[in-house]
Amino acid sequence: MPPSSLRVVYAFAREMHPKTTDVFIQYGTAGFRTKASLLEHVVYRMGLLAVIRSRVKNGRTIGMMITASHNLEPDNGVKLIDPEGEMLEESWEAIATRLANVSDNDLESTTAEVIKEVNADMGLKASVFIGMDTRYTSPRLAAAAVHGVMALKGTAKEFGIVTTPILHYCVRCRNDNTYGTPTEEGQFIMNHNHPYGEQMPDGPKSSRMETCYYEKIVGAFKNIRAKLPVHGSYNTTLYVDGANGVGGKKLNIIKKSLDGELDLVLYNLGGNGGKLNLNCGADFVKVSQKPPVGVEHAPFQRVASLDGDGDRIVYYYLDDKNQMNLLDGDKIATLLASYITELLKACEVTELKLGLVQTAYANGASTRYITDDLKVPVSCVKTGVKHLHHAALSYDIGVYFEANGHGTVVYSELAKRTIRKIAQEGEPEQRKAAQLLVNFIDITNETVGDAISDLFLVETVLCARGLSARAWMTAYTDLPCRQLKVTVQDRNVISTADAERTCTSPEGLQSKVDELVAGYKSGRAFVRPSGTEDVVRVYAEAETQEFADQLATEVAQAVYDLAGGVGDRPTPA
Ligand code: G16
Repeated sequence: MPPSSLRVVYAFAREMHPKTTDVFIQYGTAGFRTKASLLEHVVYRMGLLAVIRSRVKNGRTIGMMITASHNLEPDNGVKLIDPEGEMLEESWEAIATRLANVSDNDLESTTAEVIKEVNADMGLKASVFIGMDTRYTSPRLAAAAVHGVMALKGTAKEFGIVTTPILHYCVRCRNDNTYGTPTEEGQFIMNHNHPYGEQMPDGPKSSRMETCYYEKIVGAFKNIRAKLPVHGSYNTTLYVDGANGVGGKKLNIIKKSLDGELDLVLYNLGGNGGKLNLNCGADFVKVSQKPPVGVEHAPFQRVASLDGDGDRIVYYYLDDKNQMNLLDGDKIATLLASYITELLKACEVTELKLGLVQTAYANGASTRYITDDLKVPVSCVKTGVKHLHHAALSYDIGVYFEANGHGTVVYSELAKRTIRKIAQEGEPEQRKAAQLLVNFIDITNETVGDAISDLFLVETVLCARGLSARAWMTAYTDLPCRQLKVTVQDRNVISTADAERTCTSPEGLQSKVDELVAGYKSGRAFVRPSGTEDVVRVYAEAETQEFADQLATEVAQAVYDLAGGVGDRPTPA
């Protein structure tokens, strides 16, 4: 592509997606995220960057997801997806930030510089997959993304409204067809309205098993359920809070194909004036420790709560005193890790190393349970699935979850090969366990945390073990905890180290936190700037809920005082 062709980059910017704000924007925990009205030029420019990235990766497909995930409706954002279906490589985040912030006048020259710096061969083909969540601002932003791709002569394919993990899956499949077919619903299923997972009849179009997203996840779930009779205190009814977002809508499609293996009762699907993530969804349930609005259920009924773009999930039930019992990402991670460990043992596999990855938000009780009871290695990394994912890849089987319900399991090629071999050649008991594990792997969306895939994994383990949510809860007892947000003038005055467990600036804040924590039995607390909202997050845990609340408030007050708080000073809840 000769440099003169870059003029169109400026033309599109000036005519259609001008930069109308000087507010600096940074590629954060999961891409760019802010008020939707400030994002159009950013998304257009990320369309340019996605094309450059695709060419650097020899024309492999890159993904762009328009979403602000757990944030409220007025926000929006864009996440870039790398060829393996992973989050954008970290070293490119600075390039993305640079391109997002230059003036329109400098955009053409900066684009040329970036192309040179990353050594992109602009003569190659480039492919970009674009998806969006249900926000009313998403279509306009998706159009800006397409224009960015067109400006550099890439090929854009739009997926319309999809969950973030569906787009990650499709990107991976487009680049690696052994993983599946890059579609949400396969051709065959759409044309013939056939239940997922059934034998395909003969015929030119349908003679091949299409492993589209639904087929892969739901087909494998149905296969495993055929091997696991319902028993014990497990019941097949699951209530789901869809956060008024895309995840619930997709489960509504899947629900029809479940044939009673799982009875999904869906709430908060976006109708009846329900607002995205407002007083509902995984983030609300986890942070407020309250049930979502719009879901009515009997005591002890198992409920799963998704977030706005379907990449997080937490479970809960209310007991007969209407008390909240939360089964968060830590509880999910330990459930999955213990089941995989049990199956590996039954397969008599000793050479595969399983490990668990958490963040500082992991409840102290979960970390102790993993180490002392499960006897599984566990590591702690910075917030952001991109960090957890990479750490998990260092194990043969890596289970990673943030306490907020964002996570999945990744399996190395060695692990898959070993398990598949035993499933075919092992002794009968080994074969049985390995076959379950093969299905379990197929239910997993290994590219990124996926609420739908995680839901089917959790339901599989609960069914296999005959567990109710109440019985699942007893694995270990969480230390009471509390999360708060503090608004400050500039959240970047807070820096952290040691996987965000220590605050290195502003001066004096960490010693104040240490002093406060020392006053509480089993106390622990940390502060960090959010990468998705304009706030500083505070986490505290202690021996009782009252003490956890108190410690969190005191730490929040210290942040307010030492880091330039704005608005009302935090007060006890
Ligand atoms: C994103 C990230 C998560 C992170 C969350 C909150 O989730 O993918 O890894 O835990 O933001 O991040 P922060 O505390 O930096 O605001 P989502 O579901 O909003 O995309």
